[in-house]
Amino acid sequence: MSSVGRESLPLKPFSIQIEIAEIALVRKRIPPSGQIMYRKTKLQKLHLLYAKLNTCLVPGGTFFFTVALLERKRSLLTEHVDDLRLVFSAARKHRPFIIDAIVILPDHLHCIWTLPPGYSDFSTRWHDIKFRFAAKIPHGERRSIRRQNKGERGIWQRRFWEHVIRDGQDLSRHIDYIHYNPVKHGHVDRVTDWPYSSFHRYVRLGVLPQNWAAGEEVRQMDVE
Ligand code: NI
Repeated sequence: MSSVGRESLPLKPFSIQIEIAEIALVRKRIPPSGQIMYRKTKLQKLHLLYAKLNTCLVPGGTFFFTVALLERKRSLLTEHVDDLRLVFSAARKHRPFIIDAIVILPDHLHCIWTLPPGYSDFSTRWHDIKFRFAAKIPHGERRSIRRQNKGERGIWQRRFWEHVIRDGQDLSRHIDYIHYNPVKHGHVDRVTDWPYSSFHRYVRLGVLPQNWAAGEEVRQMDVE
């Protein structure tokens, strides 16, 4: 992750999301008669809608996420990695999703999720995970006045980065990016040496060799 150290990130103007949002919007307008009412909506309006919902409208889509700690110098995620695992599994029991790939770094994580068909609300899922994890961390972190007033913990950045996976190639690139990330951030020299990664699951399943190394394209990739 390169420049996600800000508290709030701008909404991403990916055209693919707009297209998908438009499709979803059209689908939502299907009247009881079953006749599909196609309606061209202005892009600007969709941007606003997207910003308002702060959630993607793709039912059952696949998404890449980056979620970071508020204090980037802390290593809470790896220090409490067992708690994090429990939190993920509790959250998934409550609201299911598939974890296609994941890497836990000391102060941030990257992952790819697929939501069940008909579901699109990843924001609530992340809220749940962040809340459950923060509850496991001893109090005493620095908090802004705003957070103090709201009774909010100061563990996570409020916003997270999300990207809609467009196709198989996009999926592969982002999976590779995730597995290469500990090397990218300088924690290890070889992908296999980082323990908190779905890379090991991929090796066990025979998808990747133990000595896998990212290609040049993935090494050059710079997503948040
Ligand atoms: Ni990263």
